Amino acid sequence: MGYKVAVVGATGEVGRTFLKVLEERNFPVDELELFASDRSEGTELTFKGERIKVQALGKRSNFSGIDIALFSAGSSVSREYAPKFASDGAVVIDNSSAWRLEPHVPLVVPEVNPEDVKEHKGIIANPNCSTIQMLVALKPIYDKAGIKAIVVSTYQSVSGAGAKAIRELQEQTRAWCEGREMPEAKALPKRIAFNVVPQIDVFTENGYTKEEMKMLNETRKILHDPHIKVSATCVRVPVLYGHSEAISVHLREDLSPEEARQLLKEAKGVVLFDELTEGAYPLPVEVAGKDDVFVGRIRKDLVFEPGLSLWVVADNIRKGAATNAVQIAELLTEYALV
Ligand code: NAP
Ligand code: 3JN
Repeated sequence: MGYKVAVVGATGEVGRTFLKVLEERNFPVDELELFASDRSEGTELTFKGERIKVQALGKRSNFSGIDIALFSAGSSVSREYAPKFASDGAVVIDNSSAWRLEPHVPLVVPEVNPEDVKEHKGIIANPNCSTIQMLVALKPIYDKAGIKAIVVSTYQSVSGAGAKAIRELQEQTRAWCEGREMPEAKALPKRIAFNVVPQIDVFTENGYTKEEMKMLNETRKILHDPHIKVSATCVRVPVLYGHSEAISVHLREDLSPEEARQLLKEAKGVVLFDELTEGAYPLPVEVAGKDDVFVGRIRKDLVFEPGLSLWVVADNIRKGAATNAVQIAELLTEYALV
């Protein structure tokens, strides 16, 4: 038996990747409905060789018959439409931050807290991309040795800010190479070509950005650990796809780098790439298009005792968004929750 699936935000970076991932993983789709803004009404997208017309979300009021709805059209669309889809009978898997911290909404990374999907009341939230890859890599270490605190610096690709930010990096780079005046930053807060920008999302009162606070608050909810400390610095870098993270953890019990390597070698969804030789570490350009989380540079931390430092890279649009959401849909089918 298959499902009637809807994709909201189908024309976007994440939406288009939903279609690829559903097809690649052969998710049992009987029927697919695609939604975006009025601008995209009538645009055709391909799924399993079939052309499907995009509908204007604002022109539909009844969503009955849809079993699973994958949302990636931003938080205001999710706030307005996810409850409508859910009350019409769908299970919504939402990629925005709109519902992530609501107590009645499970926030799920399938490798970390799969059982939480069982608590859903119609909406399940997909965490922020930077949180997802960090926790896939840290969960085996957390389970074995305990983690008191995490210090993380991210190196986030422009695709995390959507299709317009990708074009912005490409246009600025082209202008610079051709000796033309640099087009001004619009999709991102500052020029990104040949630069790094220590601001993702807006600033909050404590001096951290919202993206940085997402990493703390979402980590606590996913691990069911209200005491774990996370200090994040989130930085945009001129990379197209793939977020990288330099992570240091303060452990509760000692764990050697070799023991951590062994744990991560066996962990689901993780690829260990850590040969301790020149060049044997994961890079965003090599990880783009893949679904796993890649870990390297595991070493004893020189500040935290006991502690470890590591380097974690994943495709932010795949494992950080579309793949994680489709894996949640797979859990729903596995647990017969849809
Ligand atoms: P994008 O490339 O800019 O695409 C945005 C999509 O939303 C497009 O399909 C757009 O349709 C649609 N949309 C915009 N306004 C709409 C409206 N009023 N009604 C219906 N559809 C509307 O952005 P993206 O990179 O795919 O990201 C989309 C959202 O996914 C983000 O805002 C964020 O909430 C979430 N996201 C989450 C993560 C994560 O960390 N898990 C990562 C990336 C993105 P048109 O083409 O018609 O404009
Ligand atoms: O910038 C990145 O690399 C990740 C961005 C995610 C994002 C972008 C726009 C809106 C989010 C998110 O998922 O946290 C949101 C949102 O708040 O929904």
